[in-house]
Amino acid sequence: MRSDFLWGGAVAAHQVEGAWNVGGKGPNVSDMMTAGNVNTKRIITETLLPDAYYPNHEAIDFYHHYKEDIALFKEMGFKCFRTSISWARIFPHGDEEVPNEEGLKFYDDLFDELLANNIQPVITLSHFEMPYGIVKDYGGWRSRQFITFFTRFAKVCFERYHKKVKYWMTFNEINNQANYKSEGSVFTNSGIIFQEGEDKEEVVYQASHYELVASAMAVKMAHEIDPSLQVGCMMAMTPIYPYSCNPDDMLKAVGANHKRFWYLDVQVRGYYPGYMKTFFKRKNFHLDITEDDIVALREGCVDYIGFSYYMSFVTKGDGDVYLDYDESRDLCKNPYLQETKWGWPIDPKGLRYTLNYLYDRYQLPMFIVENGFGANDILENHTVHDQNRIDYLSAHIQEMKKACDIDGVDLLGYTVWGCIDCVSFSTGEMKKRYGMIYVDKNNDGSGSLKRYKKDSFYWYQKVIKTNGEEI
Ligand code: BGP
Repeated sequence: MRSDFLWGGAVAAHQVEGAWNVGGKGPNVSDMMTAGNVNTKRIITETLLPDAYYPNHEAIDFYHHYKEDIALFKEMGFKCFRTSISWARIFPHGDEEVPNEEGLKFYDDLFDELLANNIQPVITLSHFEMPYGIVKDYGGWRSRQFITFFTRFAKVCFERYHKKVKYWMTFNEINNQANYKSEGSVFTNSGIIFQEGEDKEEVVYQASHYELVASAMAVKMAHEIDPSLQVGCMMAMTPIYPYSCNPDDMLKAVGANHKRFWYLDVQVRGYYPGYMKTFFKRKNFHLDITEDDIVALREGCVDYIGFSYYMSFVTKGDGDVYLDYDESRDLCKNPYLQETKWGWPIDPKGLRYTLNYLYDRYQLPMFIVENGFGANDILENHTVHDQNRIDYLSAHIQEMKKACDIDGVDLLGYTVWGCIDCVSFSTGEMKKRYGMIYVDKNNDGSGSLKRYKKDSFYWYQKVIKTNGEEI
């Protein structure tokens, strides 16, 4: 492990900040999503429904509590803190020419507070959020104009914060939308509003292309503004194992991983891999990809690979279907793994596998920017005994350490997802908690917003203090 290893925690603006209409901020897509729960999905509404509860509107009110929270992060020993910039704080509707100064000032203050506590901000530009105004007016990333809106936003952020923030990421889990059948994840990733009768899959690939071009342009721009900036991609890494050594299963898994992780090939290498070109042809997709786009992709390769890791998947089947892999049809259970209450398989060794897979393939520094354990925590006598979370994190950190110390991968840091309880992205619940700090906030919005340290708080403090020796 590096001696300057960046231990820390991660959140996203919309899942913690609240203050959704404060300081000149416009609504983000996440502000239009109702609460859900373990059984029901969150619903996206076009206008705010008077009787519905929108959990991101207040979240844990980090906007007003960040000083208190940063003091707790410092006590845990954080070297870095990953969050995102709420795009609609800076450009409330999304297509303005001039940014909202009050929004910019908020992040100046937040980053100053972090730095004053020796914590480096690590920043994602778009973490499942974009101004709802441009989503409504332009249909989301299906519109090429989004490249202009996003690069304008990125430029403002790099110019304003380059002295305070070294590590950046463009889009959170850009590859999540590969599962285009889940309209919820497509909406939050790329804000696409589908039209009647169109080929949704083709629209998603078109949107992905525009995002990749915008991301590459942002990387180039960051380096021009300040060559010391490091801009990474952010991938949801969920490795897909073959069910058996049957060559059909093996080939199926190759195709499945390509289908999930092709974004990485483009962002790291700067061009579309052969298997994607043939895929587009076979599908008869006619994507708008210009010569200028191809140049932009080539000139904007990322500096490092940021990724989230929560679980692994398994697939089996006929190798011939290769790229026609369909997640809802072709995944099967891994008989060797336990699952969380939300059906997420727990696979610490998969993290070591992933680090090796990525390093072998790309030889770039990596950054684990999310890993964590969601649970229904119970507050008892001002604390939470979350041994289950400690077990999960400890097992993953041990595998990460082996990947560094034995396998020799180059890893910049590790940030625990939801280091402080926040709104769960998929369910919209407060009850699905990841934090090492408990926040008194309930599913229905009630609660004092008071913060409490869980057992994992003290455990992680020791992990950081010993640079991962005492896990
Ligand atoms: C990742 C997202 C995060 C976060 C996390 C946990 O996919 O980047 O925003 O929420 O997953 O997911 P959830 O909150 O749905 O349990």
